[in-house]
Amino acid sequence: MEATQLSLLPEDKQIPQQSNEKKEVLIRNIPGLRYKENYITEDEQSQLLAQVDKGLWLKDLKRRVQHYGFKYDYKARKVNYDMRIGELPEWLKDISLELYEKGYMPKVADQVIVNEYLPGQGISAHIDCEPCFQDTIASLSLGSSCIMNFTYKLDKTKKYPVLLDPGSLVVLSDEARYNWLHEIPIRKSDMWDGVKYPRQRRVSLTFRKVIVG
Ligand SMILES: O=C(O)CCC(=O)C(=O)O
Repeated sequence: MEATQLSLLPEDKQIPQQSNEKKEVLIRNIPGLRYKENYITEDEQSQLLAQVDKGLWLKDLKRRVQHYGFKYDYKARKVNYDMRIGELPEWLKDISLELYEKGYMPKVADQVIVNEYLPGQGISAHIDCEPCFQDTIASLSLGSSCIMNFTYKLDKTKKYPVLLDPGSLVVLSDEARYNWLHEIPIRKSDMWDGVKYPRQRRVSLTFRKVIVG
């Protein structure tokens, strides 16, 4: 999946240049945050969504999720070897390997959570379980944009929204991973630079390397 600089979105959905500049400035405020737009193409997004929809959705949260590699226990904030499901399926292994080879992740991920967000769904502000997963976490957005808010743990007035485009990759390491909470606000559309972005079904694939033992 080669990243491309060309936007494959229809013209009316393309993001104005100004908003990319705004994004770059915001991202610079959060050390350890990387953002790659068009990490995958629209065709690749459709193929991945079709693959995801063949999987088994878990309905124990407000949004549907799928776990691969290891099951993560949200209540206990725990993952251990007893929760191992098995090897990642080939289609996720390929992406994990690519993220490693392209330098987005320092290790090959062995755990993936798929989150589905329908318009009006989100995820509350959190820092991913520190003893469960290694430093770097990478998340791929499929199907829709959404705003992800980043809030500094030690000064909650420092809160920066970043619009994640469909097909984009966001990577959290170091400060961004441990000192900034991330959240997707519960709403049906996002405002970004004066432009309204109605949400559609968004599916994210989040790659992590489990700390076991
Ligand atoms: O949907 C996303 O991009 C982020 C998912 C997330 O924060 C999580 O699973 O903990």
